[in-house]
Amino acid sequence: MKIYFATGNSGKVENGRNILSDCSVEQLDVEMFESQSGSIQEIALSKVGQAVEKSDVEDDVFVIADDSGLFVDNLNGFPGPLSSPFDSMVGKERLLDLLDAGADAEFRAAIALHIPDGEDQVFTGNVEGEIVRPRGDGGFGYDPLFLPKENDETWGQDPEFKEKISHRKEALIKLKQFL
Ligand code: ITT
Repeated sequence: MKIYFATGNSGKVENGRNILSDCSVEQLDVEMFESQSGSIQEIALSKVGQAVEKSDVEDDVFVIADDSGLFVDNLNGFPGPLSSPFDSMVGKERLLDLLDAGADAEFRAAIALHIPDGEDQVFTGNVEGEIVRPRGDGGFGYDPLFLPKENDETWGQDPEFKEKISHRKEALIKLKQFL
């Protein structure tokens, strides 16, 4: 089965290929407007809808899109759905100016699936951890700042650990079971 992963982020595609190993996962790099919704589920659905509309993929293929965010407890969940604009406009390291290192946070992912002639579905996952000063240069995005609860190294230092437990993995496993 072929699945198009609509994203500009090749790290997400790599995560997708690892979990959806029975499928052929291809990156679909189309421009998607990120609506300023408070919900990553809604944003993921909007992204997948735009991807299907704007691309010229065959009518009978599955397309997925992911919206993820880092939700910091002490900041009422900020940057959450705004993680992407926060990073591009301010820089992810500036998050540490707003809180003490060691602050509890959660990574959440929502993956929307477009089903040809069916109703779009959303699958979610989350993982708890802490925000720390950046460590390591593996992974992507906020990985060097995220220390998962179950490890003493950040995702930037130990990207292989992220292969075992992550918000995206949880969502992708739900998607795989659904398919
Ligand atoms: P697309 O919208 O094209 O899929 P994006 O990277 O902008 O790519 P998001 O809007 O979902 O994706 O990402 C929000 C921000 O969170 C962005 O800065 C990402 O780099 C970061 N991010 C998303 N998933 C992540 C992960 O698994 N680990 C670290 N950072 C992540």
